[in-house]
Amino acid sequence: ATGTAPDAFGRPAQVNIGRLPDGTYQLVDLTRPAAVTTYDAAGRDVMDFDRSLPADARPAASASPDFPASTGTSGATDAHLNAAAVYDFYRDRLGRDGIDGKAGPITSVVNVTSFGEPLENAYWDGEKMIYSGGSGKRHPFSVARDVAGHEMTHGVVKHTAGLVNLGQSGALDEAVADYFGNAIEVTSRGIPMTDPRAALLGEDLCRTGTPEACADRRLDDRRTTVADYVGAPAGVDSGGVHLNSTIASGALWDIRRTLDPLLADRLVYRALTEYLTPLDDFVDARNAVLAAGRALGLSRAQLRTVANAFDAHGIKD
Ligand code: ASN
Ligand code: ZN
Repeated sequence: ATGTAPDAFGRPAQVNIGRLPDGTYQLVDLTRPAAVTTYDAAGRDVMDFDRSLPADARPAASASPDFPASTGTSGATDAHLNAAAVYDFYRDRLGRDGIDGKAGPITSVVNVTSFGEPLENAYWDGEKMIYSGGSGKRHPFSVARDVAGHEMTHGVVKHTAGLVNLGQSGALDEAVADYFGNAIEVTSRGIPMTDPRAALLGEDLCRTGTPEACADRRLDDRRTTVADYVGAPAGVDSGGVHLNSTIASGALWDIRRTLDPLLADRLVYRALTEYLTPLDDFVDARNAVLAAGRALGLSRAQLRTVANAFDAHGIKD
């Protein structure tokens, strides 16, 4: 069935929904091979939803196909629409059938808290996406399509290269998640690569301030190289996975800006699915992307462009 639901800004949106035998409706989209389901934690603690859903969890529901305002303010509508948009990108552009490639379920939980406050983050818990609700400073995290793409890509990585979330392999995991998060946002929303916001991650989440100040990371900072690598201990950000990711994502984004974006997406995806392995480091990633480029029949000049991008970030064989 289809219904309407306000998004986080109160704008009406069309949503694919499911109808239960008792005549009520849920945010369950069965129009794709993979079921897209969205739960509203309604401010419950994140630990109730981490990895396994509580026994009483139900997808966001409504008595009528026109969902109430709370479906929007919690971020549920945006999570539902963004999960479908990310699915469509992977299917239409890369021929992938969902997170696991086999039409497995795509599940989001919105509006979780931590110690009584909005979580102020989003993450992939190994099975599904979990998003903070809104706070005084920020909109619900599911509003940002690049963030939704980032978190869902962690699921794709889990089912492909299996990059281990520690040190350089973990920074590569974050880099690939940021690359596709931004690639999905700009492609599905028609944002040109030359738009300064294209390279920013999470730039739309702040209630005030500039996109640059709001963004968690930027992928177009040419100055970030292996010379900036932060050797964090394992207990700090899993060995600096978010502190060092832009060294690698910067190289990948350079490739997307200088090569054709579609070719770059196919290249990074080929490296992820066929060449990268769980403990790979930045140099392994360079070699994986170049190997993927040869397999895709890139010209010598195109392969040089790829090598130059890694060189510019100090990732050299
Ligand atoms: N947003 C972050 C991520 O998915 C959450 C985290 O893991 N610290 O990388
Ligand atoms: Zn991440």
